[in-house]
Amino acid sequence: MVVLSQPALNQFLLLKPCKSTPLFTGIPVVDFTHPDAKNLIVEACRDYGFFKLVNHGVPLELVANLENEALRFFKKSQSEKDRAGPPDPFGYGSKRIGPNGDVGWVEYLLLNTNPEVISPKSLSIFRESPHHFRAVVEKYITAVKNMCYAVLELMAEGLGIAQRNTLSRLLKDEKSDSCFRINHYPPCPEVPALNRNLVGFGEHTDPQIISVLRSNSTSGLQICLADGTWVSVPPDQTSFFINVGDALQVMTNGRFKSVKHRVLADTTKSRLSMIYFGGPALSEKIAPLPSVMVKGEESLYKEFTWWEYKKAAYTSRLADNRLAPFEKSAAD
Ligand code: GA4
Repeated sequence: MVVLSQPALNQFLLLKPCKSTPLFTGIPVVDFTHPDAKNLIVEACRDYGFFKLVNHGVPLELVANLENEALRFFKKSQSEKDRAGPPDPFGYGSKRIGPNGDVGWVEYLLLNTNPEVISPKSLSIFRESPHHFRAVVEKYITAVKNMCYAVLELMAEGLGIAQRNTLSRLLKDEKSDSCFRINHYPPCPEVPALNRNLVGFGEHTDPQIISVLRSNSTSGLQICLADGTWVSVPPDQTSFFINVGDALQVMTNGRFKSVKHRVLADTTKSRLSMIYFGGPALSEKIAPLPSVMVKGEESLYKEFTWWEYKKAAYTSRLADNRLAPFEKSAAD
């Protein structure tokens, strides 16, 4: 067991009491093949900004292959892994999250999903990994993207948007600014005297339109409900968890809320999660979709491009409300 000294622990500043978070028993589950899936998706995004997707059609073999390759990567020596980092923002990272001082009990690979703009750092991850890691990552991303397009199509239908592809086209765009992250949370050192857990990934909302998460069977993910209560999401390695991101909150003029979430590390088991973050092209204007607005409804946000949001996001801390600079005030 790794025992960290108090000063070493203090750098995390993120100790949370163990066991105080209730299990989320009411998690909305959407069966992709259910005739009413579109309405269930809309309800879940409105009430929680979050749901679990079952019967998703992504072959579990693809998922298992990627999990194996990822574990093989994270088992390498620290110096080997460090050769694929630090993230700029893509590449291998350990403990540091983003450029502004956030830390967590996590190591990760962050990749751009657009092969045309994949950074040299991202490519070096694959060079360090002689197996078929790159091919496995690409197959997985392709399958998850296709599933995600279908989710967005259903979501748009459920929102009453007549025009096909209104949401999915943003991710299908060859310039879509989407990324992919594999997080590895090693078992965290016990802090017996404090009976507390280390935070693996601090609370935040995802910036993009939609995030698709798959994890192994180690718990740790928690989401914040509308009333501010934190609940633990029971892991399910055969399903996907879908998050509404900030961009979708704006596009629905606040009907859907980007869900605040965080991950606590486990003291005995390691957690591995992989997340596809579907974002628009940098030049895309982010504003409420006219087709979801009712007559006379005013936008809650000033108009901005995805590039403007991202520029601001990269000066923010993880827990910040990144939409605050774009919210309209009474004076606007
Ligand atoms: C949170 C969601 C994704 O993991 C991520 C993160 C990104 C990063 O790790 O580089 C950010 C974070 C995330 C939001 C604010 C900025 C950017 C770290 C950070 C402090 C890849 C993303 O897109 O936004």
